[in-house]
Amino acid sequence: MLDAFTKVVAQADTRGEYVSDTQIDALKNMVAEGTKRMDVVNRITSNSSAIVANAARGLFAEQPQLIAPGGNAYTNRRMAACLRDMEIILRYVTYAVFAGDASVLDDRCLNGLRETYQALGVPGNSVATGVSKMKEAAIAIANNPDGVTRGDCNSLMSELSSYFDRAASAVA
Ligand code: PEB
Repeated sequence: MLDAFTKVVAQADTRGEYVSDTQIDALKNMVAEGTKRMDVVNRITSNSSAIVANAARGLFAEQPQLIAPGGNAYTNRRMAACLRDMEIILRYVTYAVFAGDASVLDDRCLNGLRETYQALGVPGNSVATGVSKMKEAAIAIANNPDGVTRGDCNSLMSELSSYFDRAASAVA
């Protein structure tokens, strides 16, 4: 598991070089902008239940076969497993934003997930749809200008998006 800093160190070490000025500048910028990042993590974390529940509701409205008898979220056990999976994915996305690096998401959540779903007979495309619904909700919450000093959050929002996209494409 890496973060934005250890990633730069690992890459420099592979080349046997010192950390470059460009890399230092990029990390300096990340630190200077760090409160935005922490706010994003905090906002998503404190709204996680709503993000998961609304995304799941949207998914089942679009794909009612999932909750019909024989569906992959039919019975409380499977429904609970489904909501739990979405919560796990969201949690790892918040870790990736916090660390500024996708490796925690890749290594501890997405690695082997497609194969797990194949083995369980859970439709990966449907999981990906659920993840993209969580993405829309998380961005709306994280990018909401109310109650914060408005700054430029474009690059942070595209970074956040990229982690959801990564999760969706890992299972689709
Ligand atoms: C991944 N999900 C399930 C299982 C595992 C995961 C390992 C099998 C064990 C169990 O049931 O608990 N676990 C999960 C994860 C990590 C992990 C992401 C990462 C660290 O450790 N059903 C649907 C939707 C979808 C869904 C499409 C969006 O209709 C999910 C939610 N996951 C789902 C279901 C099961 C499951 C298990 C229904 C139960 C499958 C079954 O037992 O029939």
